Amino acid sequence: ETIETAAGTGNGIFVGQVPLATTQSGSNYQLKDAGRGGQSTSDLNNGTDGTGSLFANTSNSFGDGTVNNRESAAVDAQFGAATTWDFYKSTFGRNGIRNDGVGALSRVHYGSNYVNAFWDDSCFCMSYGDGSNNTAPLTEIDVAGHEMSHGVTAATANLNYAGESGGLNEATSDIMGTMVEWYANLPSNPPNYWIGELINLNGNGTPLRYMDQPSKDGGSADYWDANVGNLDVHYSSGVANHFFYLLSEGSGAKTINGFSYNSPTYDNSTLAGIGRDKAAQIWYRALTTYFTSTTDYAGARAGTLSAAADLYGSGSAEYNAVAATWTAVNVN
Ligand code: ASN
Ligand code: ZN
Repeated sequence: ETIETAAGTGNGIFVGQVPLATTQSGSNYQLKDAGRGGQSTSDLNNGTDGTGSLFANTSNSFGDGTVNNRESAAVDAQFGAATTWDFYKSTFGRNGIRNDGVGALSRVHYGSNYVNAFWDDSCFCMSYGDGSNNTAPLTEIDVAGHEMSHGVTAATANLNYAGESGGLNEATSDIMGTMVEWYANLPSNPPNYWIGELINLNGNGTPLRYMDQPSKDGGSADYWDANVGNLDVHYSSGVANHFFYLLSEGSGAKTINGFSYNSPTYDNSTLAGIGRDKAAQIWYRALTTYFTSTTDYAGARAGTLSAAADLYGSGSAEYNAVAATWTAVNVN
């Protein structure tokens, strides 16, 4: 039988109606994307191991936008992986997570009432729970970008997942996940600097994390202090998330794309921001050129300054902004 790439469509929970590159095998269409390293999405059927069953049907149209259809979360996951692939390719020239052209597996319907999503390097796959009471799958696109970026970090700096390096590892995923959300620019998911704002994980409409003022989640650090490395990595990430927001957008109160932010600085300095695209180039170059498994916040300051010098020059406005912004989050 002939196997070829087909133009499918999906209706996801968070992405809305989207095109999907599928694979035709006989009379079946599979959620497998040959043009992006064979990335595919499978159904774990509430199990917690194995590769699951590849989503396939005879209509080449997947999901109906509701959780009642098992394919809907798969559409989010498959589109999230495709968009993350495209983001890394077009923004950094990176050809897949390991830069080897090989796509990753996405697994949905992981476990039962599982309120998380995660990357696992050993299966080269990411997994998504369906949330509590299976009502809110963790498949928002910034989460997809976050989880896949754990694979990129593992393949590059390999930041240890504990202490300050663990916070930098987590922040790298929040930064790149947010950049993926901006890259996708979906009408159903207007991009912003918050993480998981559509999933309603807290039940009160608040996001999981805030890059503009990380402490708004009740646990994250806005600024470096000597205790930061003792926090959970999803809280010590706050310092770098805050750095990235400030470097991108500057300090103070502003509304961006309909979202209101008020980002403070440790030293009461006023920052203008250099834009998220330049900030992301600096972070990526630091991650892939200067950061190592043991890089801490002081090392991140040095590494991003080296990256900014490489990209824009050592006396450039961008270089000076990196220095001033680390100082604004108390990393000196
Ligand atoms: N969703 C979490 C993360 O990717 C899972 C974990 O705690 N590693 O950070
Ligand atoms: Zn993470």
